[in-house]
Amino acid sequence: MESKDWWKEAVVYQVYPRSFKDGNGDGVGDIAGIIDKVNYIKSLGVNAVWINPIYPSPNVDGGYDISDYTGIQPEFGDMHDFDRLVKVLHEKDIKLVMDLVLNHSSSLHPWFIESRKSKQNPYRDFYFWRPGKKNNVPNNWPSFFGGSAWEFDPLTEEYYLHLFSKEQPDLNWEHEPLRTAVKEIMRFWLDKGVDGLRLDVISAISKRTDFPDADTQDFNETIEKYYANGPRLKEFIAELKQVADEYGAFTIGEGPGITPLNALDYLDSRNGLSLIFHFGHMFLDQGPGGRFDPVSWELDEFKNVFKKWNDAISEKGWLSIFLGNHDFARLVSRWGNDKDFHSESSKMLLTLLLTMPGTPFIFQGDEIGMTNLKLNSVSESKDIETLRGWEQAKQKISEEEFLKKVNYAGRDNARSPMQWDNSANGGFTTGKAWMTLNSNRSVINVANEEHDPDSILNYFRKMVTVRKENKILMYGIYESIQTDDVGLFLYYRILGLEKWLVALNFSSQHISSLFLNSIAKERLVGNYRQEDLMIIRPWEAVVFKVD
Ligand code: TEU
Ligand code: CA
Repeated sequence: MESKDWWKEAVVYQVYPRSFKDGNGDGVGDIAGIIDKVNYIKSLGVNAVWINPIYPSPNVDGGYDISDYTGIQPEFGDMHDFDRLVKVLHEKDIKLVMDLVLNHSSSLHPWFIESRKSKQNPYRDFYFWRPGKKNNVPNNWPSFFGGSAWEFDPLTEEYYLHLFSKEQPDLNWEHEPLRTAVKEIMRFWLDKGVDGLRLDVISAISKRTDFPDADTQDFNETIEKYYANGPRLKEFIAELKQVADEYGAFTIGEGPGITPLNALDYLDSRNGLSLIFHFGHMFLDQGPGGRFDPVSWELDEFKNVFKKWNDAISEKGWLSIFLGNHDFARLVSRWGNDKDFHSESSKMLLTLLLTMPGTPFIFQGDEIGMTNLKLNSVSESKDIETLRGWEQAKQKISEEEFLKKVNYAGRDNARSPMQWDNSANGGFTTGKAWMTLNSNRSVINVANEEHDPDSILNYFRKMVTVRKENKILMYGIYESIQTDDVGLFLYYRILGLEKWLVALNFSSQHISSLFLNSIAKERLVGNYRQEDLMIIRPWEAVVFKVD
């Protein structure tokens, strides 16, 4: 049951370097800024930090278009700064997880510059090149960022594949020299003391390389059937795992297209990854058109996702859990009520995050209740997915209508600078911030919450301690509870003879639950100060000990 794997008992804090803290006043977050805030990170009680890509990049997609896999983006600092970061984190007993983007590189990477030069170039097969069909794209695959997943290159008059932007050509994992090069990149960072790797879009490193037309219009279905879960996936994952095992390194795969049915393919105890991020809950409010086709979501669907994934993985693998990251809206705005019950619903969602089975990942700013950003024009967006989405949408809807979707589901929401204090730029920078700051930064910030015993920040710290001091929350089995209490999410955590019950109210209503009132229980912790054993209040979270 209990194991030597540190990551099973960890809480991981995700830092989006560009927006975390600016150390040199140029308006862009950097490594020096992270070092400056390591004591704050330590104060959260987390055990590890996952930082988004900090490699040289033209920054077409927030650094997920890498042009040099073994360097540091000059805006973020240099390798000396990186070495200092590793040292400072390790001195504070905090692990470092780096983000490796191995499904695609930047089109400015030397490999691609070579590859496109000629069909005979030694790097040609590092990427997927195909002749078109009657002067058209090789198939009907759409890009994540709109338009075709194929770009014509006049130099050799062929098309290359890019599941994301045309500046992010897909790497051809079928080609062994590419896999050898990737393994060297992993060793470079693991030799520098990195403790783990977050593997971007790892589900797509083996895809349908016969490139048939997609037979569906549903984008998430297309990912699942054609882009991800390809025939050589387990083989390629096993090769990565072999390198990770040379260092005892932790690996977490990010996987659009991973399903409860194939999840264990990624998590094989000998040849698989430590963890995966699944997106079962993260696409609930996305219609067939994807992110900018928002649909309403039901709490029952949300609950079912946790049950389904727990049933699929908990026996033989280890779950991860997250409610937000740099790719999604702020958790309190998306799943909670950031208007009338901002504090209660933030704390309720953090309770879910820290009482569910699996390693919790908290995105910077969610520990203080940061909310969605309100863009007033598409041109304010810094996100290629929004900008390209508007290129597609502008043919059909007004900018105002599109902005409603962006302000609900767009990735800028999570990427506005971290809010540290009441000073001009929320303490993020002394210069001009690279992107819009949230207008509520003078209210929602670390300084305002640091010494308030009732703040979201101190509730988060308390819940991290509760989790780390109680093995039941790390190793206990998860049992969902079905009642007819609309709005309530109830589940047990059971370890040996110990049994806890978590009650979460996902509504603004007071709920008197017959089920809850029928059982003997002792309140252990919750997001309301006063105890009320008979009524569950709006957005209330309570953890009970039950006999
Ligand atoms: O995201 C890939 C992915 O899972 C997408 O569903 C993601 O949510 C993205 O926003 C497209 O909708 C990873 C990174 O997390 C993301 O920031 C990058 O843009 C993407 O890969 C390409 O590297
Ligand atoms: Ca800077």
